[in-house]
Amino acid sequence: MPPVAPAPQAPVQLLSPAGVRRSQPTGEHEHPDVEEYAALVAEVGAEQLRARYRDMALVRRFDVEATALQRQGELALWASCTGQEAAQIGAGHGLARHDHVFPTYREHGLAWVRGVDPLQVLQLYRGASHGGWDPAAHAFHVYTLVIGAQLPHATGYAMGIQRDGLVGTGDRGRDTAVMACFGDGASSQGEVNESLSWAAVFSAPVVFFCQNNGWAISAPASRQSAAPLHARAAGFGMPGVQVDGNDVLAVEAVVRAAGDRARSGAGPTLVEAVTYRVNAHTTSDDAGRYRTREEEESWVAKDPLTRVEAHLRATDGADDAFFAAVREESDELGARVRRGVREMTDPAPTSMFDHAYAAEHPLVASERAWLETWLATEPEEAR
Ligand SMILES: Cc1ncc(C[n+]2csc(CCOP(=O)(O)OP(=O)(O)O)c2C)c(N)n1
Repeated sequence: MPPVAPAPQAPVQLLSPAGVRRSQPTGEHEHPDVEEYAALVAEVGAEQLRARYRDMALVRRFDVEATALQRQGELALWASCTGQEAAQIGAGHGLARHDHVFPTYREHGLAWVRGVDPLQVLQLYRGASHGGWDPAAHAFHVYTLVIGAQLPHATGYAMGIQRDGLVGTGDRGRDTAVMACFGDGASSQGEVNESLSWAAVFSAPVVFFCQNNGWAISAPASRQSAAPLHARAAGFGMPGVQVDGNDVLAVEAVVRAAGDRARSGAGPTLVEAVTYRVNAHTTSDDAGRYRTREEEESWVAKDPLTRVEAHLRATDGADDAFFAAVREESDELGARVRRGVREMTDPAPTSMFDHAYAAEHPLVASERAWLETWLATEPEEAR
C-alpha cells in the first residue's frame, strides 16, 4: 500500500525561533521553496520589521486588556488571539490593501492591519453592536461566530470579483483577491469543503487562510484531520502551503504569493499557518481541562514577538528606546480601550431592525411597530 499522506515537509520558515533570518535552504528537512518565498519579502528590512513588531505588540496588549475587561464584566465574552499575532499581522501585510477579508471571530490582528479600531471590535463582544465596523470601508467583513459560514460568502464574493473583470488584468491596483479565514476545527465543516471545491473548479481568486492553532475548543487538530490540512488542497485541485504561523515574515511571503496567484486569475491556494492558541478558546472555557502545561510552555517558547525582537536586537535593527516606545504606546492603547469600553452606550432596542434589509420590508416594519408599542406601554416589563 502506498502511504496515504505525503511525506512530511517542514513548514515555510524565514525567521527561526532564535530570530535568525533565512533566505536559502540550510538543511534537509525543510520547505523546498524557501528561496522563492524569501525573495518575495526581500524588501522587508529593519524598518518594516519594527513596524510588524509594533503591530503585534499593540494587538497583544489589546488582547490582554479585552481579557481583563471581560473578567470585570464589561464584555460578554472574549476570544483571545494571543500567540496568533504573527499569522494575522503577516497575513494582513501580505495582502494588497484592496483585497477583501472574510474573518472568523478571532482575527483581531487582521482587523488591526485593516484599520478597524479596537473599540469597534469590542462593541460586538460587549453586545453593543451586531457588527462594529463598516465592512466596505475596511475591505474587512464582519466577524462570523458560526463556524465556517463565511467561506461560501468569501467564495461567492470572489466569483463576483471575477465576473466584474477584476482578476487577471495585469493591473496591480485593480486585480483583487479574497481572503477566507478559518480554523482547524472549521476544516471539518461541510461548507468549508464545499467552498474549497467550488473555488478550485471556478478558479476563484481566494486565499484560504487556515490558522491551525491546535485546538477546536477541546478537540485537538488530530481529531479533525488524519492528514495535514494543507495536504488536502491537492484533492481539491489547488496548491497547499504549510507555513510557520509564528513567523510573521514567512506568513507575509506565503500570503503574498497566494494573493498574487489569485489576482492573476490562476485560482485559489490553501495556506495552513501552524500556530497556537495560547489562552483558552474563549473566556468561557478552561483549557486546563484538556491541555497539558508542557504543551502550552513549548509554544510560549516559540512566541511570535520574541523572535522578531531577537532578530532586531541581534542585527542592530532596534534598540532599547524602540521597545520602550512600543511599551508606552501599548499603555496608551490599553488606557484608551478601557475608557472607551466603559463609555459605550447600549443601542436602542429597535436598532436591531435598522440593517436587516436594505429597503423597507413589511414584516420588519410590523415587528418594529410592535416592539415600539410594547416599549412605550410596558416600560417596566421591557426593561
Ligand atoms: C456551526 C457551528 N458549530 C459549532 C459551533 C461551536 N463552536 C464555536 S468555536 C468552535 C471551535 C472552532 O475551532 P477552530 O475552527 O479551530 O477555530 P478556533 O476557535 O480554534 O480559532 C466550535 C465547535 C459554532 N460556533 N458553529
